[in-house]
Amino acid sequence: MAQSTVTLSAIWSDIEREALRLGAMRVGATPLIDQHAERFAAWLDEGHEAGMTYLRRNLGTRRNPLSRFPWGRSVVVILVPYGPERPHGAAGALSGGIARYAQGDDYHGVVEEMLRGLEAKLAVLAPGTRSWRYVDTGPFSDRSLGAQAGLGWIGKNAMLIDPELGSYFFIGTLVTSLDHDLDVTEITDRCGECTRCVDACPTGAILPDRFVDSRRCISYLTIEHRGAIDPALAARLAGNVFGCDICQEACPWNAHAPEGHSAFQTRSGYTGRPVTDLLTMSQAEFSTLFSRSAVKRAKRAGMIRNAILAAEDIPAAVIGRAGSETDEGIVAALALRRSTRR
Ligand code: B12
Ligand code: SF4
Ligand code: SF4
Repeated sequence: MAQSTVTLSAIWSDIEREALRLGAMRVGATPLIDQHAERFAAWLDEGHEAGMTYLRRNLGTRRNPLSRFPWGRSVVVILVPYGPERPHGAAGALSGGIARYAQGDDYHGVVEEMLRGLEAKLAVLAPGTRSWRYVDTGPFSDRSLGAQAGLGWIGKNAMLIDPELGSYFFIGTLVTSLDHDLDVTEITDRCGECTRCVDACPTGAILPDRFVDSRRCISYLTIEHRGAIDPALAARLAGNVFGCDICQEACPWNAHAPEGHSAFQTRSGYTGRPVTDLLTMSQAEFSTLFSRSAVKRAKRAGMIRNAILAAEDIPAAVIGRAGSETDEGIVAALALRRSTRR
């Protein structure tokens, strides 16, 4: 089919309406360029990606998007909020240890489905349009694209913040072959003199210049990091078993965050169940409890390690069961707990 000659502005109101109908709360677009690719290069130079070395492969594409998408002209960006409240389950409940974004279904699938819907609409509005959708795992900085699309500013905690939504949302992205001819007003910084997120971070992971050092970030340590966690940081997980919301909880712009999309509501299986159940769960039980959930990313061994380090009280019989695990991270966590909580 011939390439479409339609530009974004000609169909923008239809795209906006469709994105909102599909479940997004904001939609914007930017030309296909990452204005801050050199900041990403500087972040990598400092080793802030920790074990996520695969991110290095993105640098070439962030610097020159056309090298990977020669047909690409614009990026449509959608924001999809998740629940801003963590349910008050019983003390020590699993729901209290899992970050807000992972309380319900895996966002990758949910947001991708919305982007798929937008692609179907594009095929009607501008036949022949090429597109490439991704959620989280693409080669670009979703926050940069969102800021360029006028959807928020980058806070000192590195989050993309919308003045009305706050920062509890996912970003979905659709690279398209449509020329960008929209007027975009970028939102300028609204952090001002505030430093609440920097002061609240338990591990000092928020650096000047809106960078986060993943090596110190609880989100990285509990989700992405395999093996033993540095004892000095392990002592500061602040009850987090999967991910961390502390620098968002501290942010005044999250005080009036809207309700999240229903797919991200807390699963009932997380509220009544203690975090310590993780220590005695078989792989099959783990897979069932976290089916279609982002928590699977940390794997069973990672979640047991995290629970040993983060839980307040663990019954002796339960901790005894974990003694038979051979994973390096679990073994180190047990040794640390024994040496510090006697
Ligand atoms: C790697 C990664 C992580 C790492 C590193 C995080 C980091 N701060 O760099 C770890 C594992 C620690 C992590 C944690 C979390 N993550 Co994460 N993560 C990513 C991922 C895959 C890449 C981010 C990256 O490249 N980091 C390197 C830094 C240098 O790049 P950057 O953060 O994008 O920042 C750019 C902008 O700040 C820009 N910039 C700076 N100033 C300005 C000014 C203007 C005007 C503009 C235009 C741009 C700009 O320059 C930077 C470089 O391009 C993105 C998905 C994606 N593909 O983008 C999700 C993503 C950033 N994560 C997300 C989420 C939800 C989280 C957590 C909240 C999860 C949790 N609850 O535990 C935490 C938050 C921690 C924090 N304060 O950042 C969301 C963020 C949504 C939002 N509102 O911002 C994303 C976008 C995933 C998604 N598609 O929804 N994450
Ligand atoms: S997610 Fe937690 S550890 Fe990471 S920067 Fe924010 S407050 Fe610090
Ligand atoms: S807590 Fe304050 S400094 Fe941090 S992101 Fe929010 S407004 Fe900005």
